[in-house]
Amino acid sequence: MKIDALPFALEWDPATTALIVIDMQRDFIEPGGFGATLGNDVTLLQAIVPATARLIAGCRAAGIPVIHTRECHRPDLSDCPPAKRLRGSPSLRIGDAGPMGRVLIAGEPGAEILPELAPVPGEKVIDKPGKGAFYATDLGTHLAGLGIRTLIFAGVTTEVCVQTTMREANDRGFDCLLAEDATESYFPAFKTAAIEMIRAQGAIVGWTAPVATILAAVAPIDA
Ligand code: C5J
Repeated sequence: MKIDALPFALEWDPATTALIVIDMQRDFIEPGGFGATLGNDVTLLQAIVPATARLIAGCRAAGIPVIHTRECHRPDLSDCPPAKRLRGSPSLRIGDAGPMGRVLIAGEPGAEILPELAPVPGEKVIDKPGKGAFYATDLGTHLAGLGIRTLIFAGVTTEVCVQTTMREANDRGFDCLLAEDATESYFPAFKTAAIEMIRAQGAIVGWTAPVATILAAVAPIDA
């Protein structure tokens, strides 16, 4: 089968494809969360929630595994390098008490996935201490166990955790497809640049396509 993606059609098999939804967490997206407290315009990220929900629903209906990630750390911060913690805003660092509990700490309200996009029972949720979802997690082992070869990506932010994970996946031999309207950045120019980088030089990192195009391929009869 083919998806009408850029820079050229992507050959794929739904039986060996998974959807990875990156870091759709309350602290990054909801008003009053960590991201908003740092002065970011979270309405940009909120705008992709409906398209992301449609993508998740379409993949679930087609039997494509949905994997969710959360950027978060252990409460004792033993998996948070000081070099990471000391960057960002000095007034609100990882582990500090933020508006939705301790910032980016597993189990805190802000680290949870938005209720609209919440995992259903049986879906894999990966807590990741890095920007890339393969680093220090069992994602690679999990995908190998499922026999996955193609990854569809959604989530935030495009140029940080999404692109980092796509690059990790690309280096591991996966074909990677980014859902253009189910990913966003606090900086629109960074999203545009990331999408161009991904599909440059003959899909050097991967492919991109709108959610509607992906869903038309995932469920051609219903689309
Ligand atoms: C993610 C970040 N999820 N921007 N984190 O992209 O720090």
